[in-house]
Amino acid sequence: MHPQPSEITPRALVENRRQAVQHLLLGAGALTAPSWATGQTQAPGKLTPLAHKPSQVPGAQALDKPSAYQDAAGYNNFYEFGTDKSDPAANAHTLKTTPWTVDIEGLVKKPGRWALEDLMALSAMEERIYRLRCVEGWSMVIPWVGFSLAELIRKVEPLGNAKFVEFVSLADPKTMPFVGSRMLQWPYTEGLRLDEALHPLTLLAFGMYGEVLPKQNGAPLRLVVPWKYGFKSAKSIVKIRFTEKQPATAWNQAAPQEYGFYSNVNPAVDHPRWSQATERRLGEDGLLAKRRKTLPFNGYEAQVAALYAGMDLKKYY
Ligand SMILES: Nc1nc2c(c(=O)[nH]1)N[C@H]1C(S)=C(S)[C@@H](COP(=O)(O)O)O[C@H]1N2
Ligand SMILES: [Mo]
Repeated sequence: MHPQPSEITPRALVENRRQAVQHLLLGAGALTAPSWATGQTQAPGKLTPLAHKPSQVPGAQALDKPSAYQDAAGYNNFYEFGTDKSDPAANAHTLKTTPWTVDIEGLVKKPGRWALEDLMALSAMEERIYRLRCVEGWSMVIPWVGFSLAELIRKVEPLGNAKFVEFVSLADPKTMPFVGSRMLQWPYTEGLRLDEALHPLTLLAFGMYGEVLPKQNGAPLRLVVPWKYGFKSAKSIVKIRFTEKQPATAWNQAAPQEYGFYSNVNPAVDHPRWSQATERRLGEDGLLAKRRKTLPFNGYEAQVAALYAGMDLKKYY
């Protein structure tokens, strides 16, 4: 199978959704008026093309029909709210997403605390249809809304010795019932190499399907790193830290022999307990439903393989 790159939604579709996004984002900001709503900065929703244009593969759009909203918002991994796929949708209503701040720490010229509204106003929002593949063997296709994390990184000006970026999720035992559990170390943390974090495909997402993120999907902001297994995409982020050393990550700490730092989607490297060669697309259920072949880098090989030139991806899994 030919690797399918990410596709940017055709402009007509984006323009349609743009208004919905603007409407909902304005609604979400009703409690604390965002700076762009009070006229200081531009409203989100204006679409700018990706700095790095992915090549189009005929048919990719049809193959990548977005998953049903109900599947994307009803079948989740968000261990702070339980380990069953249905737990986050049932339990995440207690998460309080306003007010929300994100701390920028570590090796940057401009550390500091950002209000969510100011972060959202930092750059024009785009809709991007990305596949997300869980290490457990299921995948889905979601029209995310956000902008490249690189926009924020450039704004805070990493120092020369910054080599990695650590992402820290909220860990609030009052609103997240399973944060006391011994499944993982809390807070949930993830990390990327700085060049991975700067890659234009790496999305800082605030919405999906033209709406603000449902809480179970990581509201009010999360990462989407489409060429890596789903767990690299940290949810409900409260801290972004720039470091010289490779940060510890929640799943790597919990089971280092099963989950490495890189975790690039790789059909040739099996999980110690199961194959990674195929996947089940959410919504394609039933006895006769065929599993899909998992693609190297989840199909984004053309865009990201250069980041790993010369690396042994069996060793650095
Ligand atoms: N904070 C936090 N982020 C997280 C997780 C989690 O348990 N906690 N699970 C990860 C895993 S394993 C996956 S597959 C994706 C799932 O995202 P989704 O529920 O939006 O599909 O979120 C990732 N981000
Ligand atoms: Mo996952």
